[in-house]
Amino acid sequence: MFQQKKVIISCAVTGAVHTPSMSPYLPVTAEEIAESSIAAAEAGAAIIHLHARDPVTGKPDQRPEAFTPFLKTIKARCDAIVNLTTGGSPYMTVQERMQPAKVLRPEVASMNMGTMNFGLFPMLRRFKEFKHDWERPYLEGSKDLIFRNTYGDLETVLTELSANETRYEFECYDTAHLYNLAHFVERGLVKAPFFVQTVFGILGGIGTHPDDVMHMKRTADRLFGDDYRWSVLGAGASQMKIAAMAAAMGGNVRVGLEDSLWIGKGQLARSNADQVRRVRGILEGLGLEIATPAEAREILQLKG
Ligand code: KMH
Ligand code: ZN
Repeated sequence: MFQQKKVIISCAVTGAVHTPSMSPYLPVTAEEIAESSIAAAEAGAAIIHLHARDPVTGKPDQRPEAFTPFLKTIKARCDAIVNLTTGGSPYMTVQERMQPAKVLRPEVASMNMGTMNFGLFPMLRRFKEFKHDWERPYLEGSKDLIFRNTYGDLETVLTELSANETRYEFECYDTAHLYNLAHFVERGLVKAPFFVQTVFGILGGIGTHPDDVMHMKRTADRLFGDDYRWSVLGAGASQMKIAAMAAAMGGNVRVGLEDSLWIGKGQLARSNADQVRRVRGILEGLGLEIATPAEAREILQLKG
């Protein structure tokens, strides 16, 4: 693995996994998403990963028009790298999911590297009361949900977005996804250095055991050598533990309310910035330095 001098913190601000009734701190309106992103950037996040939501119901909304109001504010008020989702929600079609990145041409877009189960329903155990009609069926429906990312889909997204010089956060939820990425590298559709976000703890993907982290890293090292830049995200309660493990091994880290609503056992995070500050404290405690957006652009060779 390539040895970086500084660690990139990404913050995934709202996502499409959690629903508004789960936490009053989940940003939903354009103003909330913008303010939460700017505060996360000020706390040390170099990359802000963004989804949009309907401002009234909080339902994931993948129309480019839903992204423009907060993108404008974020770009005016901070220098953070914007990373737009092409994952959208697992209920959306690939064409729907890629529209914001296609139209708005961000520096980075997420790419989900394989078709998979995406189990949101275990959250029904913890969160039982919902304010909006869509929330319960959204979680329950995931029992029979296929999060579709076929080779054809991946090829389409890669071809169309690369035309805008957008680069990627390759989300790999299991070792097979690393092999899928290797396939596209071999075909010349993905150029080094590429940013690999290994995802731990989503039901349908690999777990959160230290052996899982080691196995993903070893596999990526073997497939990609110095050509990749490694980052991790741990879902739910595993978030900080996974970040600490990977950071100790030279990895970059992602936090944010998309990935976990928590800051401690049974304690909701009050903001994205709280999680950024927490992970920053862990990194600095390990003697590591945090990359600025400009340094992250250089590490990932982004268009700027
Ligand atoms: N929610 C994360 C587990 C995407 O936006 O492309 C993965 C994610 C998907 O960030
Ligand atoms: Zn996302």
